[in-house]
Amino acid sequence: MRIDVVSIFPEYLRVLNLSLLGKAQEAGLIEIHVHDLRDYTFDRHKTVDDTPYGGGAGMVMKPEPWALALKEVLDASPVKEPTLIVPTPSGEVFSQPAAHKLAQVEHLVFACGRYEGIDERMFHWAREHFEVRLLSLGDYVLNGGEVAALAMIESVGRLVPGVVGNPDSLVEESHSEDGLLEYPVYTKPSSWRGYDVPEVLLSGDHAKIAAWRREQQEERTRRRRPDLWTKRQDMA
Ligand code: JD8
Repeated sequence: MRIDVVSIFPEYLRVLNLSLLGKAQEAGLIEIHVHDLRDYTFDRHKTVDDTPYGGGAGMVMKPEPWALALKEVLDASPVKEPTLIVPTPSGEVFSQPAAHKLAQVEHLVFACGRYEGIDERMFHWAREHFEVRLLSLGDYVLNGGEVAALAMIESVGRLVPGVVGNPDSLVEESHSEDGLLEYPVYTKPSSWRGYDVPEVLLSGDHAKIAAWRREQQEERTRRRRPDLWTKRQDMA
């Protein structure tokens, strides 16, 4: 998988070189290229924004630097039509099923906007060259697309075969296929500051442990995420 990210704050994306995604890059499982949008400007101030037509607060990102940056990414792509993900509060809310689908894509490109957003005409141009997906991290407002891109890249990257050491750990986790939250986890010591590990987990009875964990998942989902529980019941 190749991932390209375009941003006016490329240093925001440096964390992608750490931990699992850093190791995945070293192993050649994922290629990540970060581009500074200002490299695609030609004035002294490297201008990427201007005042909005129609008035209003804030500034709007100019379309031309985006088209130049994305064209260079397109020319280096291993595929004819990469998927361009534009994080935006007005997009479809990102989800685990969406992460699984995106993990199958050969080349993902993230356009991280700032200010009041990107000139709408960039999207029209981009749709001629990319599969464009407008995705939101959730119903709250950030200052730009970088944090959302990081979350999406981590969520997708960890699903690429070989990135997570033990693939079994991808099955038993919140928001996986069965729509349940994860069960509580414990480690040594078995008694800590007066708090004990549930006896069943020390029993060695794998059937009982599995049943207890499932019950915990169902109880947690009912209590913490009644919306997920209702959705799951309706699908049953
Ligand atoms: C991209 C600019 C800031 C947004 C004026 C605040 C995603 N879940 C999410 N919340 N916010 C974003 C997001 C915010 C962004 C940009 C993503 C580019 N902003 C703007 C419109 C109102 N400011 C997001 N994914």
